[in-house]
Amino acid sequence: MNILAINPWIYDFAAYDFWLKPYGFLVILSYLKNKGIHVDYIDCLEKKVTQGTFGRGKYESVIVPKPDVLKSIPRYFKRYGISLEDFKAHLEGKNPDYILITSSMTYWYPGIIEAVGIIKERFPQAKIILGGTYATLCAEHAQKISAIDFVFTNNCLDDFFKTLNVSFDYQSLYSTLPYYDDFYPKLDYVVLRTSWGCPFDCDYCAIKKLFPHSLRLPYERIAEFILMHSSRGIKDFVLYDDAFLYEPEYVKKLLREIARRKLNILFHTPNALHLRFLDEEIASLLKETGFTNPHFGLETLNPALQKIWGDKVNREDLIKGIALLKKGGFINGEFSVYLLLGYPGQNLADLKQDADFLNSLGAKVSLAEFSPVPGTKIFKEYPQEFSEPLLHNNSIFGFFQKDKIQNFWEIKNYVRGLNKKL
Ligand code: B12
Ligand code: SF4
Repeated sequence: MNILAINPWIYDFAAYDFWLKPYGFLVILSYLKNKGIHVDYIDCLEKKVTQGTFGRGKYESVIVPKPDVLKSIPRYFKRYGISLEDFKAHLEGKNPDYILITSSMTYWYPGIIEAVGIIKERFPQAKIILGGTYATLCAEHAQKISAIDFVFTNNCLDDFFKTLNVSFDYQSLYSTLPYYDDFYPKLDYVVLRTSWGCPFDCDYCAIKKLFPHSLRLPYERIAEFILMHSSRGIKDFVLYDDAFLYEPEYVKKLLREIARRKLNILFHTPNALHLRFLDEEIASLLKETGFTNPHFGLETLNPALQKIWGDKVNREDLIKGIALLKKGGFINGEFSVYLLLGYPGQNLADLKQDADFLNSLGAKVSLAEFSPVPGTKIFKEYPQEFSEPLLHNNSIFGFFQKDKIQNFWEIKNYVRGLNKKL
């Protein structure tokens, strides 16, 4: 059996390789390879036109027409990734029985439509299968894309493997670490997960819908994986864990092992860490093992909202956590805390105060722009028009609160100024 696997383009107003890899997809493909299946892989996001810091960089992009529903947004809409010609050239000489397509952000689905259109014409006999975040959170919408033969949500992966006639073992799938060398001729950084799922259930997050169970890989395997890639010259390691610090004893064992090896590597945590799980040893291990500008989750300092949204961190945890980070060797401006901008009914004066407070503690503020995610508790409060995934885009959500857009720009500039002072 021949499989062709595709990570499609991003269609958006903005996109940057902020350590983006289709991690779960690569795990599935590596699992299939373990079963002896031939897999060809095309990553439409493989090429960057500029090399930024820590392996990041800009994608090639072209301006494309805006979909009707986005016509009123005063920004260019673009396709990010390789050219259509390069994509077609990659298809030469392939003869797939199945074509697997992954999906991440729900509002990036136009990239899937583009890819499906080309491959259906080129390989009319092949079965096209879609999975991933968009397929799971917007299954009904995805099923309407003509030419896709099967859409599998994350809780139907056993049916997916049945369709391919491949045996499926849950534990062994999620213990698989991706074979990057088989998929990427050039690798600027390595993404990994030590765990799947999250023990929390925040109102604005879809994790419970995407991955209801929690599972962790043995720390020795993770250490081995990091060591192997470090010995091949990879310097930047990116953790996609939803709650990396959860289970502090596990974290200590892993980080002690990394520290013992004295590897010259850096860790990045674009997905937030939990301040509540810090202790003295973890804080100094984070510093010692190269955690660079670690990002921590907070979202708001409003106690009522903290309680409703998941109760994962409060003001006390914040103050205590930051004191521990400093004891561990981090100085002012060497760590960031996320605050949510633009959720409905938000008092922007409070947000400004929260940012000031974080700044006074020495934390950089990272503003995460709110957008409603299907499959979350908050999403239920949104009108029917949000069944259109293009409207879930965080970079346009502000435009739907027209009276506040000016204030959003002001607060972004204000926070930029605060961060510069650190
Ligand atoms: C890592 C991560 C990030 C990273 C990288 C993003 C990325 N690679 O997509 C960073 C930190 C940059 C990020 C940023 C944001 N993120 Co984010 N992120 C995640 C996270 C934790 C994992 C995403 C991931 O690995 N995707 C790769 C996919 C391919 O892998 P996977 O889903 O693990 O794969 C499994 C299945 O989906 C399936 N599968 C995958 N492909 C296929 C294919 C086939 C054929 C089959 C059968 C199965 C299958 O099998 C795998 C194993 O089970 C998810 C939450 C989660 N735990 O999933 C949120 C998530 C995707 N992010 C989300 C959000 C809201 C954001 C932000 C908007 C946050 C903000 N306000 O700033 C930004 C927007 C970024 C942007 N526009 O560029 C939302 C989704 C939003 C949406 N509408 O789609 C999620 C779901 C979290 C949430 N809040 O609920 N994110
Ligand atoms: S926001 Fe973070 S802590 Fe909350 S449920 Fe999602 S992944 Fe877990």
